[in-house]
Amino acid sequence: MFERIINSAGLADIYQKVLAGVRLTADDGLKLYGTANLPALGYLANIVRERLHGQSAFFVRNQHINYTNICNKGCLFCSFYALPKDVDGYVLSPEQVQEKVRAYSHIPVTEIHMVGGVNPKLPFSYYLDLIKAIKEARPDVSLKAFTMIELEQIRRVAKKPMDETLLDLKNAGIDAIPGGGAEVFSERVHEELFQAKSDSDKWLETARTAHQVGLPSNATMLYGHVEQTEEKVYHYVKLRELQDETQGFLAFIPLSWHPEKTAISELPGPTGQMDLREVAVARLMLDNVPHIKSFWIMNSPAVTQVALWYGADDMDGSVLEYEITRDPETDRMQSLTHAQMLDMIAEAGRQPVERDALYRVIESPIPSIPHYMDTACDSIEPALA
Ligand code: V47
Repeated sequence: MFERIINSAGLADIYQKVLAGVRLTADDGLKLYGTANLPALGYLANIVRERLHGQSAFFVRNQHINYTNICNKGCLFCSFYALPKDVDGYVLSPEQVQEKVRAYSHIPVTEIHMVGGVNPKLPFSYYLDLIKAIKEARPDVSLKAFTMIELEQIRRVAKKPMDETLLDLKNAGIDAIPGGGAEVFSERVHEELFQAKSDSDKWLETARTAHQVGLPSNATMLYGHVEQTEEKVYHYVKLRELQDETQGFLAFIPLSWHPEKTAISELPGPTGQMDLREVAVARLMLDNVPHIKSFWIMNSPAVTQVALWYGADDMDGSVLEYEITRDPETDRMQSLTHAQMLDMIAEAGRQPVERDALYRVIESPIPSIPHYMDTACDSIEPALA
């Protein structure tokens, strides 16, 4: 039956390629974006997703920390930053970051994800002290910190080449690099929305250097603002080329843009349709990137549950506090407990697998118990937090 649907969606040739494991072209990418038949697209993405990960859906007990919101880049899509002279700008000291880590010592967090603005006032020693403070408070945690954009600033204040800067950060305790700051690899969008930031070539070059010194990273793409389809396909092709070269990307995260409180808030922002389409196209185009994450904070837990059937195999994690996009009701406090993550994945009909920042499996706790088959989810462990 699905073959008939795929044929009528005009995706028969891509279906054959997916079955044979043949790489999709940029034209195929355009076709995937162009189809009105979202379930057919999801079906194709799910073939690849299940080939790679079976029923597993990954989550992590993590803590997101934003050490400063001061940023001199002024990106129009962003509501998080304060300009260096703004009164609501902040910088957390290494001690304050350590307090934040200790505040959650009752939760077995295995990953800390730490990013911030590009703050020109911070010296290189500050970044090293931050890392040390975190590792002192939680020696076993994997630390994923500093986007490629922040790394350029850190290199500037370190007054060293990028590879040496990265090695210093790695020796201090960084384990991986998060995927932020890539936005959309388009000179047009760069000019329009984030011209003070460096361009895609620089982002890719920093990622290449990170991978070469043994720091794996994630990659992102921010969509749903002014970008065009061709630009998104180009973004995927460029990421895929770098991955062929380095194999350093662990996961790709399509970031659903939130317009609220940004300088371009008059734009409507993405819909659930677009969120699912982006996850599916990412899974199909990025054939060499192991994981596709549906970040539940930006995609919502509800869309993320569906995304686990549209190509995503990961939902990020507990998060705890998040500032880049704020929840209208809970503000920066945005978290899921261990039990909620298990429940969310099991109800979606997938097998929860707890992982760390490097996708090493910690535990695959329970067989999946879809609610529609067994509503008694008491067998899922109670919340740890
Ligand atoms: O770089 C900024 C984006 C990124 C908005 O690597 C916005 O595991 C939506 O990269 N609406 C930071 N997005 C987040 C990020 C990330 C998140 C989760 C996991 C990982 C990972 C990485 O958020 C920024 C920017 O591209 N962003 N403003 C906004 N209004």
